[in-house]
Amino acid sequence: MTTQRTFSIIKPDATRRNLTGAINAMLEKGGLRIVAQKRLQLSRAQAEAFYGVHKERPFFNDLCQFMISGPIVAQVLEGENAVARNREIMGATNPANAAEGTIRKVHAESIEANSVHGSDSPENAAIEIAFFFSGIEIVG
Ligand code: IDP
Ligand code: MG
Repeated sequence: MTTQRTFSIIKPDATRRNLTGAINAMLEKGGLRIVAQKRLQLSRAQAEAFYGVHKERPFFNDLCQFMISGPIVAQVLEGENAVARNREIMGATNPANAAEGTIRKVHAESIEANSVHGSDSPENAAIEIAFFFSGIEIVG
């Protein structure tokens, strides 16, 4: 068992509905600690760079448009097995398939506007954290 960090985004559908605090409470109740956090507005180029792995997917353009439709909250989360733990707390990509009590089941509007992003591996977590934060901004 090791303490791990993962990267999280509270997406524009959630900031629009004033759900930052409600989502943070679910993350904290789930055993994760928010060790860095900032609210920002992505540019189109930044959204395309962040979601570069999905650029061949049919939903890529819509996804980037959605991610720049309002402010996001970028976060670093820390805890035991934080990458997998956060994915459990988030729930499945499509809220229709998400387990009861997960963030996406409770709050997501659609498969696209699904309220949160979470890294899918420790390797991607490190890349995504470095995209948004410098070391001095992360306080464990
Ligand atoms: P994840 O966020 O659960 O890891 P990914 O497959 O990595 O899911 O997809 C990234 C994001 O792209 C999703 O969170 C969602 O916002 C969007 N997305 C995924 N699949 C679809 C789709 O079929 N239609 C529209 N948007 C999608
Ligand atoms: Mg993903």
